[in-house]
Amino acid sequence: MKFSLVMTLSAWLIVCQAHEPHYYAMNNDPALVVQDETLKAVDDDFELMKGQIAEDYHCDPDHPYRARMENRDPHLMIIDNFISQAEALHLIAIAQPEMQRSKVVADTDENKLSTGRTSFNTFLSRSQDAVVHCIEQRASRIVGKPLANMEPLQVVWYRKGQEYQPHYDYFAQGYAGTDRELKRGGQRIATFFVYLNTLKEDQGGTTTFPTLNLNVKPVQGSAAFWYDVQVDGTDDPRTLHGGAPVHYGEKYGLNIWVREGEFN
Ligand SMILES: O=C(O)CCC(=O)C(=O)O
Repeated sequence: MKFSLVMTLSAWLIVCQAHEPHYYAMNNDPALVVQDETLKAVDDDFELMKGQIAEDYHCDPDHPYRARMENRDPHLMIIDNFISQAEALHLIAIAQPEMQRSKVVADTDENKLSTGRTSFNTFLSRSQDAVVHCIEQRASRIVGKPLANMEPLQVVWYRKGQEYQPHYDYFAQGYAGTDRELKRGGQRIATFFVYLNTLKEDQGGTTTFPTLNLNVKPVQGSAAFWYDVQVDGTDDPRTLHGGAPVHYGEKYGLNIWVREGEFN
């Protein structure tokens, strides 16, 4: 597969719809099983998330981002300013009330809880508002695949001590749930992991790539981007990665996964 990072955005003609701002709300769902603290955003910065998106928000065709190559083979790109601060805060705000304990793909029809993935997450509906649509478009243009190949965006939320131990994003042969997932649009070929808030050095929460001996620090608005498969479409185990435990505070991120075919 040929990597082609589209840096010229002049073709962007899409002007997204204006919409109402969204507000943070606490979720008291007992199914979330949080033992140590109340379900409350603990970082004061998140007070800022209220009403960050202006009613006249539109998708900026010249959205300025900068990509740098963190690792050449396999490709690992860091895309700074992939989303703006206002977009990041908006995503947190719309996702927060819907958060559930994260699950992993299982052999059954249902995904399951796992001790290796202790965070919360929620899937946003496809193009559910102007911001979500704009970010889907941005990712789709960078990776050079149609919007239909993208899975719905997934917002993840880690609190103190939570992590996602190293794993692959592709569906490996012989693994739980692989056949079921491959019927939904084929292999997962690429991942954007976008950081919705910045973590300090001592907070942990980096994205680790143990095989590459690399750690990516969460910086609000930046994205780590990599292909999960090799040029011939086969799994690339060098993409093993995880979310290191958060030592204090919170971490919010966004998964954008791209399939080889139309996702359904
Ligand atoms: O939290 C991270 O840094 C990585 C998350 C991740 O790998 C995932 O959600 O699949």
